[in-house]
Amino acid sequence: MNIMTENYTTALQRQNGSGLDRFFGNSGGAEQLLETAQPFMELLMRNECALKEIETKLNVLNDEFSLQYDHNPIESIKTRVKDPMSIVEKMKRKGVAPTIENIENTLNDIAGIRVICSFPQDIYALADMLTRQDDVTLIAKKDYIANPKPNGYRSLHLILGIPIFLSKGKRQMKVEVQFRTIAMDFWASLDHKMRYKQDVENADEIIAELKLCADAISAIDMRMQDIRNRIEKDREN
Ligand code: 0O2
Repeated sequence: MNIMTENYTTALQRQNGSGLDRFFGNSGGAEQLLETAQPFMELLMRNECALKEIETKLNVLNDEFSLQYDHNPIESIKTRVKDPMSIVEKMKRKGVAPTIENIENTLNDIAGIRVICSFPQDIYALADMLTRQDDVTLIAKKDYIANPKPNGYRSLHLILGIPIFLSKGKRQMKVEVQFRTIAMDFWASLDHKMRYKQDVENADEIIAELKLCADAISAIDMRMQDIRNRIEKDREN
């Protein structure tokens, strides 16, 4: 067992608590998935590698951007490989047996990166620079900034294809990149709490209030961007 596999085994056991059978539940594909534990750990490892590739690209762009335009477009980057429990649950929700092949074909967000920017304009500039790179393929794009969800959710989602280079050759991987401003992220974390909480008192009222906050936040984002642009214009003159 190599070091990387050992890490993922430990991670898997941590997710389990009291054993793999408890973790995988009684779904039809559970035994099948257990038999393929090694490929499953390799799948997680490949996704971790794909995340590193995209994260490095974003950091390079951030460094270059700060030299060129004198500001850092990225406030922070959060990466995560979807935990095994969530992978199996999502496959169940989609009604697809959780085999390695099905997981790879069905899920686009096993590897996820959240990029937090100060201004909406920077989001589009970064997304454009990233998708124009030779080895990056744009598989899908959902612009929830231009077209917010009815609840007020705003973010730019990209599903990117990226090759990783392993000892036995090249593998094409998928990474979901979510771009949002600090303000949109602040909103989304509170909304996330609401989404996963049941039996909240006055839920309708809270949902309506959250929608109002989302719209107010968006207006502030635009005003802040406008101020930033005016300051930069003044500096150029
Ligand atoms: P979690 O717990 O954050 O991982 P798909 O993944 O394509 O099958 P969908 O819903 O079509 O499913 O994808 P979409 O719309 O691109 O949303 C994917 C992710 O965006 C979600 O992942 C959330 O992280 C985030 N998201 C989407 N809508 C909302 C929203 O209304 N509020 C908040 N707070 N986040 C949202 P997961 O797997 O659903 O959840």
